[in-house]
Amino acid sequence: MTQKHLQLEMRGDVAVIRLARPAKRNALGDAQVLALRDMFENLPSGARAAVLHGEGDHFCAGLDLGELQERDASQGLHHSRMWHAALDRLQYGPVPVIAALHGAVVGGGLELASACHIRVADDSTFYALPEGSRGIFVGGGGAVRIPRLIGAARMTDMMLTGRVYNAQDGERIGLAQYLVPQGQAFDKALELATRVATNAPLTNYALMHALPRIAEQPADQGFFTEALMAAIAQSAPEAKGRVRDFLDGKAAKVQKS
Ligand code: 1HE
Repeated sequence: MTQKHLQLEMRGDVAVIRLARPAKRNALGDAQVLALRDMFENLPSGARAAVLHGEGDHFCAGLDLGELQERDASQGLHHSRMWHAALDRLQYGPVPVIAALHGAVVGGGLELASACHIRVADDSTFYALPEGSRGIFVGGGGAVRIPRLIGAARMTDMMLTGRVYNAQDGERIGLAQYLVPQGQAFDKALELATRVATNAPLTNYALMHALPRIAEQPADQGFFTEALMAAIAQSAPEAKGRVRDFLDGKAAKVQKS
């Protein structure tokens, strides 16, 4: 499945999705946002994990500002809801998505990265929310997802002052979970995705669909939901087989890192 500015290829059981509009720094117009939505709705059935990365020197320059000029308030509302629908398909889709970040991860590009389950950044990465200085607001779910990564205070600062975080500071404050040398983000993301793809599908499902909801619930409800999810996961034949393998000495031990 391939759209002009969005490409998909399978590497074993990992779906590799590439933002492929380098001349415009992978800025996302409506067509690309809708294509992302469709792609995550229709991933090949063999996919067990995905990597999202960008072609050229930057991951993503955010919203295609060229398309912004034309919209009135009502169209702006629907446009934002379209982004929500697309990134919702990614976050609550069939497989975990690992973002490989480099260069600009700005505006809607940061909103897109925030919807992914793991972010791997290389040393060239920088993060910003230039919406503040463009006289607009985030609209791709950033107001919900970014404070959950770095806190509302840091996001407020980024938008009020135009603060740009470099790769090291981005990892320190929680924008990325991994930091690697320049040029190595894709390989690291693929390595992680290949590892993630070997998990029991129900475990991955629980982490994508149950954990974020449990984390938002009051503790009492969260404990109960956790117990339900735990019961379902451990009753799956695959879980029983994996535990049996460990007890029989056939599964890998946890190794000190
Ligand atoms: C674009 C876009 C774009 C580049 N929409 N065309 N995002 C921003 O405010 C970020 C705007 N972009 C930049 O700050 C810079 O382009 C970068 C730091 C990302 C890259 O700089 P550089 O020097 O590598 O590239 P460039 O020369 O600035 O841009 C190359 C071309 O890409 C140029 O077009 P050209 O026809 O003159 O070659 C740029 O106009 C074009 N380009 N970024 C359209 N974003 C759901 S709501 C989300 C709200 C937002 O995301 S707002 C934040 C938007």
